[in-house]
Amino acid sequence: LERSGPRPRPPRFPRLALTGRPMRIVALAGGTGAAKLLRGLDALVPPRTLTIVGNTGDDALIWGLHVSPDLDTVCYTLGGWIDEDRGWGLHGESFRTLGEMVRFGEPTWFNLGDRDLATHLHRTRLLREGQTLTEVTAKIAQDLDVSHAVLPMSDQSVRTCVRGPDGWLGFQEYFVREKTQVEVLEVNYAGANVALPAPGVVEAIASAHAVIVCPSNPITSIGPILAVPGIARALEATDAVVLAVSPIVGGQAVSGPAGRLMAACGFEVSALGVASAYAPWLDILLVDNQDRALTPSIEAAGIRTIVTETVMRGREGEIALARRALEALA
Ligand code: FO1
Repeated sequence: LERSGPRPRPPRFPRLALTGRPMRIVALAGGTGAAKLLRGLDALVPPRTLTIVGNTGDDALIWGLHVSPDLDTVCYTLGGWIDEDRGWGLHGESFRTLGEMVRFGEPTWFNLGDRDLATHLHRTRLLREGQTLTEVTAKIAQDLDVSHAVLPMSDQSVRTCVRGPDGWLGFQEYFVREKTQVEVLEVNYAGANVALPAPGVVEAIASAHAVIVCPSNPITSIGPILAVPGIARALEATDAVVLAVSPIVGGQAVSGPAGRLMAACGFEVSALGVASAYAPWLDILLVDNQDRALTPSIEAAGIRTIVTETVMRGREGEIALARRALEALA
């Protein structure tokens, strides 16, 4: 399989002023928006600088296979395999197996591609043989030529569920099968109360110089990570500077249902709402030029606010936003 594009290699990267050593950065990541910022960072900092903690709240069992959409989106993007138009799955994908599954009456609302299937078959076999999701994710990342440390938020099952008028839905049922056209009354992270942070997650946050919360859905991408006991506490306790990029621009989500989900969870749908969701541990928030007027209210909450272009257009946009974040952290 050909890559979808060349991997830009790091021309320069920030070093700590005093020691001259590279910074240690942890990124909390959901799917497509996060992957784009991570690709921007990849162009600026050496891969070993960056530890990525991925959301697994939207993992699902499809045809008996363990699918980890956000971990895969991050790895496919950093490895250069992503379908750029969809923002998920592999480029040059075909869906012949999906077509055949119709014959057997299997659900076909979740579009698993023929090539993508290889990842899920491999992950499922390794998990069934007793390896942890942390171990399996590291192997898959390596095999996809991703040299960053990619960690799931937890090795235990945490599943984001959405309650609509007719009851609870798994996240993918809500997002893909129902196309988010269900009124959201409540969001829950099933299993989070008994989950543990994956090995290395709390340690990485504790020893980082900086944490970047990617422009991902605060409720269904970052929310599940924070729901794992110990992770939010690690963010509060770390000496690292914690920076987030608002995924809400001009009162709307850049993509997806983040706005409706934030409203359902009682947050204002704005960069200020993002700031209040992250307030206990956030130091810096990058907000879009359109949201400049919110700066005083966000700063009043003790959060340094940087106004910039946050919508990433093309590779240049990804690198520009990543550079802005690194400058803010320097
Ligand atoms: N998103 C869709 O909108 N429709 C799909 O059929 C779909 C399939 C799919 C298969 C593998 C995968 O890794 C991701 C897939 N996604 C699909 C994206 C996924 O639902 C979302 O990106 C995340 O769960 C939200 O971050």
